[in-house]
Amino acid sequence: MAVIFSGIQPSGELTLGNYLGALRNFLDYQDSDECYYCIVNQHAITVPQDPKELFTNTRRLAALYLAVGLDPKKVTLFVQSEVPEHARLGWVMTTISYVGELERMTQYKDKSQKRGDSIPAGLLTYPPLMAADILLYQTNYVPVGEDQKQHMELTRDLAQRFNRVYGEVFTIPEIKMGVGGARVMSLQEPTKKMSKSDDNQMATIRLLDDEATIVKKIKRAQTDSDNSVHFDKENKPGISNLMGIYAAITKESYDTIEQRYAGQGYGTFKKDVAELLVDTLKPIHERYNELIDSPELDRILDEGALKARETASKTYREVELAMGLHRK
Ligand code: AQP
Repeated sequence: MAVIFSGIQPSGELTLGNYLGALRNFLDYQDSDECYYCIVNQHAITVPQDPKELFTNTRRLAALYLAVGLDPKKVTLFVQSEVPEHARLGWVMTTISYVGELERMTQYKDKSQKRGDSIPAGLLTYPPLMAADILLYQTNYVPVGEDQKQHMELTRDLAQRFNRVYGEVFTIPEIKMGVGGARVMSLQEPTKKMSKSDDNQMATIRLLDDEATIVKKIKRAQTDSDNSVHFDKENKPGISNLMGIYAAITKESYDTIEQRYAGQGYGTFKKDVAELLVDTLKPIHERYNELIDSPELDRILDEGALKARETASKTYREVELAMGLHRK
């Protein structure tokens, strides 16, 4: 049985990118593996968050984790800040990280660009905290979207570096990317990834968007003028992104999709993409509404934090002993 860990930030309403790139793939492991799924609220505060929104988004994300089909009897679902070993090991991993390698992270470059002279130091030290999240559970596989590949490589480097200097403490984790939908792009700027913190509401499909909103957003998605449903990421990023979404949901190949829509133009295709999304998200909405205000949600998260802490504290103790951070 392998150990699986993944986390999502409660930094806004989840997008279709989070679902197809990460959340949906979490389900694949719950019957066979030991799964830890985390709401990484300490990552979210690497950029300013409104406290009320952060609180609400944390609950919403927990409800969504369950609404997509995760079973709390099979997985450990918990909030990062409720397991203090994450911040403690995060600090340790920061001390073995090099500023140069952190500055090379594309997510850091992208997010810091928007912050002018006031770049929070936490944006730079985000990857060592992410490494800590993963390494605390002696994780074998991390199901994340393709956008997290660079952070995952750094996590592996840091684990190997630690083991080399202080002895074999950490399992070296591997990334697991879902088939298809590995990177969903913005509907308005299809060369940029779809992100939950994007201010342009038309750029993202939110998992909790209603039918009319989904139809409107897909209809207005940026495409080129040649009106032919053909996959070409380089020259036709908009339609290719919609084809990627369609393929990720139906598991069909681009060839099959191209043949089906030959000569039909973008209007028909977009209508079908929207319909597919509405049908996919409907059962998630229903389950979410049952859960969001229920005491069951708190009970699940309380139990999750206790269980996570049991494992995390064992690993952290090993780290303390290996580094001489202990007294007795
Ligand atoms: N566009 C995407 N396509 C595929 N996968 C994606 N993920 C995010 N965007 C896409 C995957 O979702 C998981 C959650 O990631 P996160 O919340 O920790 O942070 P993120 O990658 O920075 O996600 P966002 O939506 O872009 O959040 P903000 O806007 O707050 O930075 C990860 O597994 C990620 O791969």
